[in-house]
Amino acid sequence: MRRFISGLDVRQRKFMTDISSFLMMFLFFTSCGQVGELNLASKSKGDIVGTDEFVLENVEACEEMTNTGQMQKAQQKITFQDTRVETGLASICPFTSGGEDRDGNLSMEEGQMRARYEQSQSLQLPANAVICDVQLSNNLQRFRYDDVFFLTFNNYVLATNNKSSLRRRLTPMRVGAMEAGGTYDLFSYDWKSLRTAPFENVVDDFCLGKEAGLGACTWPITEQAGKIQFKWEPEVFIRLTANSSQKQTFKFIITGDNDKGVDCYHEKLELDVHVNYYLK
Ligand SMILES: [Ca+2]
Ligand SMILES: [Ca+2]
Repeated sequence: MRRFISGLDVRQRKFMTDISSFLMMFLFFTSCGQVGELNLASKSKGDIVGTDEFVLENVEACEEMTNTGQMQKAQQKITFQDTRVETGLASICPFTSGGEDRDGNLSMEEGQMRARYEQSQSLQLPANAVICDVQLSNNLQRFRYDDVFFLTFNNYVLATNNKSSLRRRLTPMRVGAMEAGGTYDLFSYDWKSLRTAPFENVVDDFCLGKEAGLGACTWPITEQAGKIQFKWEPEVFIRLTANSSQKQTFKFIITGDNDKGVDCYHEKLELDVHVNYYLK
């Protein structure tokens, strides 16, 4: 370009440099635009959950697999161990003495979710398994935990005893209930957004899909012992497993405010998991 420009007179040269800077600016902004779009796409990706079309197609595919005798069944125990037993610690919550640690835990503060302990368990299924139904059961008569818990699946909140924190700190995805009609709110678990949210020792329960008749849960309020039960209609898990490239993972997260000896404690929660799936 430079060699070509040097063969021209001053006016022509100026015109050429103007044109080339215009072109460069144009390219710069165009590529910026593309980068922006890419960022937008990758940012929202974590939030993308199965589309209605995906859910409907899979509900149908699952019915067909049942009708043609191709449905597979898997059974697995998922255990979220007693957190005191698992850690061997008297003080389970990783409170800091000030500021935040690299996992985003904070120092003690009455009445707020400040630090948490997370446990993770994945379903053991063939790589090409397509999930049709997941049922969780247990025979526990007395389950105890302290303070706030979150049960997640593939990082979506299935259940928590601090519904207000979801409403205050996270943006829901409103998704459709395919069988029953209506919609329900789905939240991506995000500790950094949730931490410092207040809680009270009252019933403030969130059970995914409950408002659309797709979920039913029972648990005691914090610091009390009682039955803990979860039940979701098949389409809920079908939607949450839409991104089948990832491992199907449950997490149990237990938080604390400022009670060193008891916070982040829960008794052993052993869930019998029954999965219906077919092979793609
Ligand atoms: Ca407290
Ligand atoms: Ca507490």
